[in-house]
Amino acid sequence: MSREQAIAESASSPTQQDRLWESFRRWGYMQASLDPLGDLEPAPVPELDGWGAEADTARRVYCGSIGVEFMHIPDREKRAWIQQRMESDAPKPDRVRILDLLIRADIFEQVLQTRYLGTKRYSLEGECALIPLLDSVLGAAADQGAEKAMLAMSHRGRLNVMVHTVGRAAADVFARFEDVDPRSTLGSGDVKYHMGATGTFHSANGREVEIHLVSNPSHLEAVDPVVIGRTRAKQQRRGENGRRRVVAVVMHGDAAFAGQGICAEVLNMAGVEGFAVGGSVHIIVNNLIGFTTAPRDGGSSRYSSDLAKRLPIPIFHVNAEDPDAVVRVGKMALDYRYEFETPVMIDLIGYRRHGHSEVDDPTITQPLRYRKIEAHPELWKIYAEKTGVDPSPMVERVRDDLDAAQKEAQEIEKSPQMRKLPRYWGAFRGGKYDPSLEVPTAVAADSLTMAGETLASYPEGFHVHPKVKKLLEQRREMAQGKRAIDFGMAEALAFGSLLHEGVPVRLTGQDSRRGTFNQRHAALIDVETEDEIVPLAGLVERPAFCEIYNSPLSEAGVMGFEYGFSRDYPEALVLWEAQFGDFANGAQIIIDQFIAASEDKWNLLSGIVLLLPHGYEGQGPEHSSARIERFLQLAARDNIQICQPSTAAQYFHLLRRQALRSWRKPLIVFTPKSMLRNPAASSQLAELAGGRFQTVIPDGGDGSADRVLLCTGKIGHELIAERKRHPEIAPAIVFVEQLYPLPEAELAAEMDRHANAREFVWVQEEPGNMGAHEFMVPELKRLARQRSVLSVNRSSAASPSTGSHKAHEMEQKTLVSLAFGV
Ligand SMILES: Cc1ncc(C[n+]2csc(CCOP(=O)(O)OP(=O)(O)O)c2C)c(N)n1
Repeated sequence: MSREQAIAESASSPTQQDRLWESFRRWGYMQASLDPLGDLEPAPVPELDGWGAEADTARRVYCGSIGVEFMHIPDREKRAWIQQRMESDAPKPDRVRILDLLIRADIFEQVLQTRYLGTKRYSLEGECALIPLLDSVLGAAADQGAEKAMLAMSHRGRLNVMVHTVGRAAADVFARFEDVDPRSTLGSGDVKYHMGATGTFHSANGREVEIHLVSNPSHLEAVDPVVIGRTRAKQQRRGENGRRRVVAVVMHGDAAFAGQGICAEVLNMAGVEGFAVGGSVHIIVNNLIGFTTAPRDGGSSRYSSDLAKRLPIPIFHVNAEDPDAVVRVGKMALDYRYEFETPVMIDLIGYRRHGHSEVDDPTITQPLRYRKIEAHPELWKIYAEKTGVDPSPMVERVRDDLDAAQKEAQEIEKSPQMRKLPRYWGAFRGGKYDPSLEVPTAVAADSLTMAGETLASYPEGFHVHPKVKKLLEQRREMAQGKRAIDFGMAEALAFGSLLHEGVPVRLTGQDSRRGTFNQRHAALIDVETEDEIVPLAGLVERPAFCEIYNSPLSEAGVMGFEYGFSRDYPEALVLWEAQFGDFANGAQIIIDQFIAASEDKWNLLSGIVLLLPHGYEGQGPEHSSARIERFLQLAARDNIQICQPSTAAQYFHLLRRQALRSWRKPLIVFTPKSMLRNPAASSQLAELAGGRFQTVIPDGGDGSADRVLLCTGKIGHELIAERKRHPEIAPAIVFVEQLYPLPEAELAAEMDRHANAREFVWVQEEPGNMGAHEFMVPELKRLARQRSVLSVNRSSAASPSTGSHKAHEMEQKTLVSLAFGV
C-alpha cells in the first residue's frame, strides 16, 4: 500500500501502522536532530519508541534535520498539505548555489573580522545557513508572484544579509566601517547594524524581488509590528493581489522571540481583518544563546518558537548544519504561506561562533560549549565535503571580490546611501517648521452641511439604536448650523471632508469604531441584524479609503503597526487612538524609538497621529493623564507636534492641517473626555467654514488684565467658568493649543499685548513634576521680558492623581482658586 493510500485509509480504520505514523507526525519534532552541536538533546516521548522498518521510515521523515509542529492545526486540509510535503521526496537542491552562498556568508564575516578588528559586527558565523534560507524563501516568493519583500531583523547577521540578500555592494558596507565623514551625522544618525537598506534580490531562476530591510532600533523585536504595518500599506497601495505581491519576512533572535511580549501581540494580530497581510514569514535565527544567557534561563519551554503555537500555524525547526534541509524548509514554508495566507514559523537552529559581539569573550560563561565551537569546522567546509563540490575556486573568487570591495570602500568619501525612498514620498518633507507650509483647512459651510447629511443618513429599513438615532439627528442639525458642533461631529466632518477630497483615513484603537466615550459611532449597527454600515464610506472619493477598526487589546503592537502603515502611506491620515491616554505607555518603545527619533536617526518621516484622551476628572491615577511631560521631553529639533485642541473647531482644523500640509511630522493630540460634549468646547459651523488651527487662542479681552493665566486644554474652560463667577478679578485666559513646536511668536505677541500685566501664571491640572509645567515655565520666563512668571499645579506626586473623586474635586477647586489668587 502506498503511503498516500495509508493516509487515506487511516481516516476510517486506524491501524497500528497509522497510529505509529500519527505519533511521529505529532511528536517527531521532539526527537528531531536539530542542534549541530548536540546540546539540545532528544526529549523522551514514549509514543516514539516504536521499532521496525516502518518506524525507521517515519523517524527519517519526522526526526531528521527537520522537525515540524503541525498537528495542533485544527484544519485537516492544512495538516494534510504539510504531511504530503514532508512525506514526499525532497526536491533536488542546487548545491553549487548553496555552497557559493555559504562561502560568501562566512568569508564576508572573516574579512570584516581581520580588517576591522575590535569593531562590533554581530557575526552570522554559526548561522550562515540563513543566507541560503532567505535565498530559498525569496526565490519561492518570486515564483509565487512576489515583487516586493519587506525584511526586518536585529543586529545578528544584518550586514551579511544587506550584502547577500538585499544586494547592497560590499564596498558600501565596508565604507561604514571606515566611518567616513563623521560630520554628516554629528548628534544624530545611527550605528551601521541598525540602518535600513533597499536593493534587489535575484533568484536562482532569474526572477527579481525588490527588497527593503527596515531600519531598526536596538530594542529587540520592536520593529516587528512596524514591518507588518509597512507591508500592509504596500499591499494596499497595489490593490488587487497586493497580498501576493508583497510579503513580509521577519527575523528574530531566539532569546528575544521567547522573551519579548510584542511578539505575542504581533502574532495575535495576524488574522484580524484590519491588520492581516496574508501571512508573514518568521525566521528565528536560533543560536541557542542570548548574549550570555542559556535557553534554560531564557524561557520556560523547550523551543524559543513555542509562543507561535498560540496560532494554528506550522512551525518548522531545522538544523542549520543541513543546508539541503534548510532550503527545503524555506520553500515549504513560503508555499504554505501562499496557499493558506497565514503566518509560518521557521526555527533555524545553529550556534554563535564568537561572543555576543566580537569584542565579547563567551568562554567566561559557556566554556564547554565554546570549546566545542572552537573545534567545529565552518559550515561551507562540511557542506563541500558532504557534497563533493570543490570549494577552492569559489573561495578564491570571494576573497578577491571582498579585497576589491575594501579598497573601493577606502575611496568612498561620503557615507553611501543604502536606501531609496519610494516615489510617494516625493511630495512630502520633514526638517524644521516653516510657516510657508501652512495651507487652508476651512471647508465651505454648504459642503459641511451636505457631508453632515450623508453622515446622519442610513438606508431605509436599517434599525438604528434609539440613542444613536437621536445622536444622528443632532449631528444633522449641527451640520445645518442649528446646533453647536461637538468634538465627535467635528472629527466626523474632518474625516468626511478629507475623504471627499481623496485623502485616505485610517484609524485604529481599542473600541475605536464606537468610541470609548460613545462619541464616534463610525459604524452604525442594525439592532435587529447586527449588520453594519459606515456612513463615512459615503463620502469617499477615489483614491481615498476609509478604515476605522477596533484593534486587539495591545498598545505597542498596534501603534507600531500604524507607525509602519504611515511610513508607506504618507498621503493618508493615519491615527492610533489610546483607550485612555496613559495606556500609550505600553507602547513607549514605539514612541521613543520610532515616532520621536526616526527622523533624527534614519531620516525617515511619519505623519502618524496619536489620539490620547487626557484630563483630570476624578477617575483615578490611571485614567487622568496621557503624560504630556513625556512627549515634551522627547521633543527637539521639530521632531513631533504636541497639541491639545480646546474646541471642536480647533480639533477639526488640526486634523485637516495634519493631512493637508506637506510637512510630515508625528502629531500627538491630547483629546478630551468630559469636554467631548461640553457646550464650552463646542463650536459654530462658521468656525469650521472659516479660520484655521490657532496655536494660541488669545484672551478675548482688551489686553488690560493685570494677571494673565496661561494653560492648555480642559482647565482653561474651568478657568473661564470661574471668571464668570468672579468678574471683579477677571484675569486674562490664554490657551496654548500647540505646546510643541512652541508657537513663540504667537505667545510673545499675546504676552506683549498685555502690557500692564504684573504676572503671568501657568495653570495646569497635573502635578508639578508632570504636565507641561517644567517645559512651559522656563519658556514663559524667557518671553515675559523680566515680568513675573508663576505657576499653579497639583503638588508634585508619584502617581498622576488621587483615587478619590471627592479629593479630586477639592484639589481642583483649590487649583482654580489659586489661579485666581483668592
Ligand atoms: C529589549 C532589549 N533588551 C535587551 C537588549 C540587549 N541585548 C541585545 S542583543 C541581546 C541578546 C539577544 O539574544 P537573541 O535574541 O538570542 O539574539 P542573538 O544576539 O543571539 O542573535 C540582548 C540581551 C536589547 N537590545 N533589547
